[in-house]
This record gives sequence, C-alpha cells and structure tokens, in this order.
Amino acid sequence: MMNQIQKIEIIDGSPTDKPILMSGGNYIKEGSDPAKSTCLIFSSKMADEVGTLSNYLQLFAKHKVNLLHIESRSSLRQPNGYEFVVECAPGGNLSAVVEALEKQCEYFSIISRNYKDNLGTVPWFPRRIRDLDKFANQILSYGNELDSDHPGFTDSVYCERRKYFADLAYNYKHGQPIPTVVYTKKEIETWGVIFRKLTSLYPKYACKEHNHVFQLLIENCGYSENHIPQLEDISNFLKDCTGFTLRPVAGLLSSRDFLAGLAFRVFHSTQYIRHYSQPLYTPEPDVCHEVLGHVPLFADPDFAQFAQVIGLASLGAPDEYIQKLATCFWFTVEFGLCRQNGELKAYGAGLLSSFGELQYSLSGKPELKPFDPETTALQKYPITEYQPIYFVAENFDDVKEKMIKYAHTIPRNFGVTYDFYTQSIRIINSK
Ligand code: HBI
Ligand code: FE
Repeated sequence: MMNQIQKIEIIDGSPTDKPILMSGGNYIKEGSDPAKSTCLIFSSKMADEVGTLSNYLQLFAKHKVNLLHIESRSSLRQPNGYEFVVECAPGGNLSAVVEALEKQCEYFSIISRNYKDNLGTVPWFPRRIRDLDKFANQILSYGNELDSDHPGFTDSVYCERRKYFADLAYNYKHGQPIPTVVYTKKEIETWGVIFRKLTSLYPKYACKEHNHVFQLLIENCGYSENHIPQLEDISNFLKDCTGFTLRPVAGLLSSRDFLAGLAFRVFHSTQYIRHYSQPLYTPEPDVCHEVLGHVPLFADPDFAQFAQVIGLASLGAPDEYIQKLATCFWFTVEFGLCRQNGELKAYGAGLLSSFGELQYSLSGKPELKPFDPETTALQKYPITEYQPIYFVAENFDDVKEKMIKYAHTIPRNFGVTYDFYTQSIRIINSK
C-alpha cells in the first residue's frame, strides 16, 4: 500500500503562509491562462530597498518575458522584507529569468508552471481533511483590501469590518467550532432586505429540494429576516443531513483549492456581508450568497454526492481540467436550472441569491441547453452580467452520473476515493 502511494510524484504547490495569486479560476483576469502561464514568488536579499522591484522588472523586460500579474506583500520569511508574486505569460526567455532570480534572490520558488512541463507529475492536493487548513491564507484577493470599484471601498468602517472577518477565517483550524459573529444592526438590515426579496420568489422559482430544506433551516438554524444565521449552526445541520460541513474562508480561493474542499464534503463559506449601499449587488460571494444560495442544496443527498464527485475529480488534475471542472461547477452549482414536473426551476446558488437573475433565468429569454459535461465544460461565460446561456439538468442523480463518466476522461494515472472513517483520500493506483 505504502509503495503505491509513494509512486505518485507530488509537486508541493506549497501552501505558503500568505495569500498568493494563483490563476485557474472563474475570477481570473483576461489574458491570464493557467494552462500556459508560470507563477513565481521571490524576495530580495536587501530588506526593503527602494527600487528593488524596478530592478526585477528590468530583468523580465531584458529577457522579453511579459507579466500578466504582479503583486507585492510583506514577507513572513524576512522581517521588514518584501516578496513578489508574478505571473508570466508564455514566451520570452523565462529560463534566463529564473536562473538570474535564483542567484539574486533571498528566496525563490516556482509556484505553478506551464502544464506541458508538468506532464508526469501531479499537483499537490490535500490528503486529509486537516490539510484544508493550508488553504486558509491562499485567497485570490485579500479579504480586507477591496478593489476601487467595490461598493465598500471608501467606507473605512466597512473595510475594518472586512479585516475582522478575514482574520477570523485566517485563524480558523479544522475541528474548531466556527466563531459566532455578532452582526451589527446595519448588517442585519441589509440581510433583511435580501431575505424578504428572495423568499418572495422561492416558492415559484426555486427547485423543490431548495424549498424543502429552506423550511428546515428556518426551524433549525434560525433563518429569518431579523437574524443572520450562524455558520456553526448551519454546519452542524448539514453534517446531520449529508455529512457536509462549512469552513469559514476570507475570500475567493483558487478553483483548485475550492473544488478540493468538496472532495471532503467541505464547503468554504464567507461570513461577511456585502456593503449596505447596494443590498442587491455583490461583486464577490458573501454570507447571503452562501447561506441562502448554496447551503440548502448541500442538505440534499444526491446534490451532495454530485458536488463531491466534482471535488474528487479535481484532486491532482491538470490545470486545464480544473478549468473544465470549474466551468461545470459554474453551470450547475452556481447557475444550474432543472426540470421538475415539466417546469423549469433554479437550483444554482448564483440564481437563488440574486433577485434579478433568478427571475431573468426563468423568463424564457436566455438560451437553454441540456447539461452535458463534455460540452458544458467548454462553454465561455461572463462573470459580471446575467448569463446568456443556462444548462438544464434532468435531476441531481443524472448530473452526478454524467460527472462520474466525465471524471474518467481526466488524464490522471491514479484514482481516488474518500474514506469517511478517517476523512482522508485513498489513492487507487490501478488506473
Ligand atoms: N472561493 N471562497 C470561494 N467561494 C466560492 O464560491 C468560490 C471560490 N473559488 C472558486 C469558485 N467559487 C468557483 O466559481 C469555481 O472556480 C470552482
Ligand atoms: Fe458560490
């Protein structure tokens, strides 16, 4: 048994101690292609010297390597030092840059590399549920540093609050109860607006599973227009239903990390709420999206199994396939429609947490296609507007079976199963 496991070469995609930018999600910028780009992290030898970054940039320019993204942050390895994370476009003489950086830098590491270079190796993935602790700090955007177009950007009270939530999530460890949050009056008002609006639509637009569980959440987890339910209560409820649990997260995770959680029946959930100025809009997942949109379906056994199938398929899969699985996730878990008793209903969380899009998706205007992983995985989609196309599922058992078949087409020279007793991944080397 041990020998089999050791045959797999795992690149330590090394969960570092601070957030790093990893491409490969639905939320990545245009021009960034995880299948082709290379991410590097490095820090200078001289602590905090002015002009350090510009010297490095000249090095990239000299060797004609274009950068898709650059980020600097204070280093945990070196007090007062800075480290840089860069994503390089394909082309140019990257090896020359790598060679120079290796010589010059205090610390240098290639975080992710062109997929072609990685053939025969397997990206790191969590093997035990406790390994999910390593994702905590690898979020795509700092929870407390909002973009300039974020509705809460200029509101210092809101930014402080977001930092509080980010810290709760950073410090969370597997096995701990999720911290109880005392939501402010303003936050509860924002929640109330959304709760009233959405619950007025659910009877007509939501699938039957969502409506069924929603009633249980009102009875068991304190869902009401005057109360934002606590993640800990919801997590315990889900555990009783399907074994799913919640983990607090500070912001967006890479698709790879986010999907890996599902393999363990763990759903990473944000705990902060959107800015009060635009209660019906949020540029990122917030507690309303998670607990109104996602949570109800994770209490459904078939849906829970489907979600875990996507998660298991993602473990150690090449970047290109992570992208495909994330797209399948997008058109099911986020924006899925299904047919029930001859009527179309919504089961995707992006729809069930959006007052506008929930109605639009079922208005007869957008294009509908049957869910089929092979084709769905290749569908392009916008992330900041209503979807022009939705995929329709027959039922959750059917989408699950289709995903299982699709998962077999992912190039991976081993199989995986989940052992519920030990909450760990078992590697099967027969494939
Ligand atoms: N990260 N925290 C968080 N929440 C999500 O809903 C989420 C994510 N990362 C990626 C993602 N969703 C998906 O859209 C897919 O890329 C898997
Ligand atoms: Fe979501």
